[in-house]
Amino acid sequence: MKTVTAALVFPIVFILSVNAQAEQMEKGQPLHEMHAMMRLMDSALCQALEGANLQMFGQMGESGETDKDLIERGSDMVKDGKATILKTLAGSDMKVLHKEGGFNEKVMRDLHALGDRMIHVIEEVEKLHSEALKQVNMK
Ligand SMILES: [Cu+2]
Repeated sequence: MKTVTAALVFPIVFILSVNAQAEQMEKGQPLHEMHAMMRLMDSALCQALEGANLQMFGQMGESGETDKDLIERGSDMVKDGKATILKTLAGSDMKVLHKEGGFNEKVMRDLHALGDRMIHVIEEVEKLHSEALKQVNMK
């Protein structure tokens, strides 16, 4: 009898515990996705700011033809960083996450607020460099 009971109980306990783990993973999944999005945006911001540094270095005009390459590469990095943040905030992955739900609303709000501020920082940098870029292009 004990063997039969054990043979019935253990699989049930196992199934319940697997089910509980799966539910826990499901609850943790949106948080993990938001964390991944935040890392992507962090990386994109760093890329944009590094691009701005390259632009600034090129605008010093002390490295001959390399200056143009620095400015061009820097501009691409700024644009790509900004585009990556915008895509993360409003792209298909975010839309799917919102459709599926199950995420912490406050964390999501904070994530979007952070992204908006990142975009603002990049736009300020773009504004600062636009005049200098015009001057370089006129040469
Ligand atoms: Cu969102």
